[in-house]
Amino acid sequence: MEFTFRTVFVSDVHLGFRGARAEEFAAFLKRVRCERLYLVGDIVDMWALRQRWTWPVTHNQVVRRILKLAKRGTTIVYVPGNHDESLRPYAGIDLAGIRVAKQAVHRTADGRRFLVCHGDEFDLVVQSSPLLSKLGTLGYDWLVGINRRVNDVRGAVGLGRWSFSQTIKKKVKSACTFISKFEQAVGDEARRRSLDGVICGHIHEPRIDVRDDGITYANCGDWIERASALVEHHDGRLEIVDVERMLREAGWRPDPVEAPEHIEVTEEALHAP
Ligand SMILES: [Mn+2]
Repeated sequence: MEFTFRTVFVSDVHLGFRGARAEEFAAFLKRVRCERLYLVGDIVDMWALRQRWTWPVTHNQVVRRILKLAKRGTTIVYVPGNHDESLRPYAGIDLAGIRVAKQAVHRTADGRRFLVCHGDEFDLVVQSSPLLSKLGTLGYDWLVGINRRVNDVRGAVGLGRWSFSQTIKKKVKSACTFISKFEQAVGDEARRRSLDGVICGHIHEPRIDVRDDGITYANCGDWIERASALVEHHDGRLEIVDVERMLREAGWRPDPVEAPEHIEVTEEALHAP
């Protein structure tokens, strides 16, 4: 079974972070067929890797499948984000069939032009809320860990998934304000450049919104709180896809063999004789 689109946009996979839903991402990459794949930043989480090296087998599978897609003829554009900003100096370079770019402009099948950027460029403009910065530095990792355990229990008693961080984002006013300010700032940039819209990531909040001034704001979402992608159909229509649901409806199930416990390489292990 294959999922066919004209273009696929994904952001915020955070490979190297233990909360990344790499198994779903690898399963998606295995089945997806598209002319062009945009990796819209924070695909690899260098910050998490610097703190603690976590690189399970599933994270390697993701890398292998991206390279395989490139080999089979999918054009791949990697627009680095803030967690993989060390790739930004490679802008303009082709790495194993993957083009690195600081930003890109994508033309849809129906002729619309979209700015493709990660979105952290607008953090200063937005004056990021103290809550979200805290979530980012000390709380997010921990939050995802708790969230997983809660969901294991919920799954065992037949309840649906629940997202702690999503609940916080929705309930806390400053987080709501931050999100709407971000969406406005990014949309305004598309307008300033006389484009039809913007495709970004960064705030882990998938959304397609057509503003009153006609500018389309589209956010790919993430692969921590959910497994989401933004796709362009062959007629140019954009859609947010709940990839986990799509995979399950296609009969995919998490494979306990494919998802072993994380391999953690400690400092001692690296320097062992
Ligand atoms: Mn980011």
